[in-house]
Amino acid sequence: MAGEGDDVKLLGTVVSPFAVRVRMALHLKGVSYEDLEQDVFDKGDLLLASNPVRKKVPVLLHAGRPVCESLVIVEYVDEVWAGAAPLLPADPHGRAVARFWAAYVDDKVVTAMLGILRATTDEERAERLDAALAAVRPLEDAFAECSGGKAFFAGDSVGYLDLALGCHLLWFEALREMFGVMIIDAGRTPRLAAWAGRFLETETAKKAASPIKSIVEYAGKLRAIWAAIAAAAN
Ligand SMILES: N[C@@H](CCC(=O)N[C@@H](CS)C(=O)NCC(=O)O)C(=O)O
Repeated sequence: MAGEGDDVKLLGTVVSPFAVRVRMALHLKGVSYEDLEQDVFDKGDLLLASNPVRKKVPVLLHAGRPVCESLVIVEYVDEVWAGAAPLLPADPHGRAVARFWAAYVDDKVVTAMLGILRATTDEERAERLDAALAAVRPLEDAFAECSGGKAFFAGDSVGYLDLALGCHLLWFEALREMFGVMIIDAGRTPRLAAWAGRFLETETAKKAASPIKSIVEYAGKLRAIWAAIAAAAN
């Protein structure tokens, strides 16, 4: 098993889906690491020094050297611990497709999800939900293409694109608890809904999971901050 003797630290937060993505990759590779919980509302010197450009979590510190941006980190982990559980497809075209959809998830799906959280009225939230459903819809066909009829985007086991989308599933669940919205549901995107169920049952997803209660609390805090900013601007 990889990990013995490696100096690996993860600057993250319990609720960050991007940190969860990295935790899942490290778990799949069997890499031992130290979790360094950060306060993103009062950033510490280590985070600011490790990610001076974006000032965001997650940051992977490997032998003291920082690697930033969760998708970049997952690729780094895949390359450094190449012997165990490959995450990206072996062929260049498969890798390009997986990277395309992972970038799509962070660009379109995450933006749409945050739109739901930012909405201040029921009408606005309904519009934002429509936008989120439209953003998720193409992933239904992407799943069919990438999985080739198997259980996961990567085939028989979880891979890069599974982590890219799967890390957001608990946030979707938190939004369902908060507002009753379903971003992935069996009626609209049946393959994706079945995949989500399988993904959340994997040991990797369970090990890296953020408690929904903590996500709901954090999301409430974000909404309060946005409301205060909006009030100050008026
Ligand atoms: N694209 C980044 C997104 C990271 C991100 O948005 N992190 C959030 C926590 S979930 C953060 O650090 N927020 C603090 C801030 O924006 O100041 C990645 O994939 O790592």
